[in-house]
Amino acid sequence: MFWENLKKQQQKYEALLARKNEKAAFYNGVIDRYRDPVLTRDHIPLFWKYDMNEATNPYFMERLGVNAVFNCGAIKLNGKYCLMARVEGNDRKSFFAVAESDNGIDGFKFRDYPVLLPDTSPLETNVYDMRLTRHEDGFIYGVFCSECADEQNSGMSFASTAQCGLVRTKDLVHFERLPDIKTNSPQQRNVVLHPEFINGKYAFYTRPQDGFIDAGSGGGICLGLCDDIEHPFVDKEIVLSRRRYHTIAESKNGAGAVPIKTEKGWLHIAHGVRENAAGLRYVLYVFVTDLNDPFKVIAEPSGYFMAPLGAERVGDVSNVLFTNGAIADDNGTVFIYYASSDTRIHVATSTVDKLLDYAFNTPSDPLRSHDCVVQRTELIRKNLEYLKQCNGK
Ligand code: M1P
Repeated sequence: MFWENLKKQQQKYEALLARKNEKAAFYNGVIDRYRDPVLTRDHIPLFWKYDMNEATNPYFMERLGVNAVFNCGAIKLNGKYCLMARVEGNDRKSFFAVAESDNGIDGFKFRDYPVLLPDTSPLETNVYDMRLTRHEDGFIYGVFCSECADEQNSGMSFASTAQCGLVRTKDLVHFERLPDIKTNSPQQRNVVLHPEFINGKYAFYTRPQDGFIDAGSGGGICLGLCDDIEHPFVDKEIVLSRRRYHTIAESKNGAGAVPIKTEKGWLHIAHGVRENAAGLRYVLYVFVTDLNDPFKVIAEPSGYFMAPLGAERVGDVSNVLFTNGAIADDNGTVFIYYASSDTRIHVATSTVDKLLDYAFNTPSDPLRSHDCVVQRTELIRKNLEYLKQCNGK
């Protein structure tokens, strides 16, 4: 029974890894979606889950199951598309693991071992959502959420606090842990290191929050400078992308992928959260900041550019799209790695040109229904006039 079960599971696993991915029928002109997720819990190597010794596991049972694989950082290293995935065990704890592919679309395979981060505090209970920044100082930095129990506010319900952990590496194998990033805000999540120095300093995108879930008085995605990466402290957090009433980012938002440097500015892909009767809804949006002054937003298209669709809508935390990693290839292709509903990872592709066209030519949010109708009416009027002119062609 042991060998039969093992072989069956091995065949399924190998077939999954060999499966070719294809573009899905979805069209909006901005991005292409793909039929299959690129990483799921079924991509976890069998030897991470099963005891593979017939003597100690005669039924070939999972001993350490994996619940979900989601929210990955992304970077191209030695010609491979590398994802630093958040892997969540059946025990609810998350950890990091690197999966690599030759083409960025399919064939992602986890390395033999997950990442064992240097352990710097016994209070740190959970880690997740690493952003990978290739910094001009020569290191690859990993910025992630480090969570521990909130002893002061726990009562009966075990509250948590979220802070920001920091590691650096050159190979995604050996990691040096630096002190956690300090800010003046009570808690932090979705912190991202900017890839270049700004005014000679390191710069972090932050997302101040009053509580573990609620952004509270935090105004949105901020940018702040840091003098010393080995003792990281961000004193002033200046709001870049603001939460606004009755928008996709009314409840909160957060920086996503490391911003992509383009000729027209820094291209940001972030998430926005709104509340509704069914809970929170997470969508992805784009904005652009000035190359010479990254504190200045120069394009802010209205609404989302990606929202949970079809099967993406359902999972452990339904109605969520979340990204913390994208790869821009030298030929201009952009691979956006996004997780759906805190359960699995997908890829969407676009190009730098298309994303800039989208960012600069999509009108911004007029913030009121009346003005939205005026905006749409103008589009309709121009289209109908143009189509009439073209009729003779
Ligand atoms: O469950 C949705 C997401 O919730 C958090 O994001 P935010 O801090 O913006 O609410 C994170 O825990 C993220 O991992 C998760 O996907």
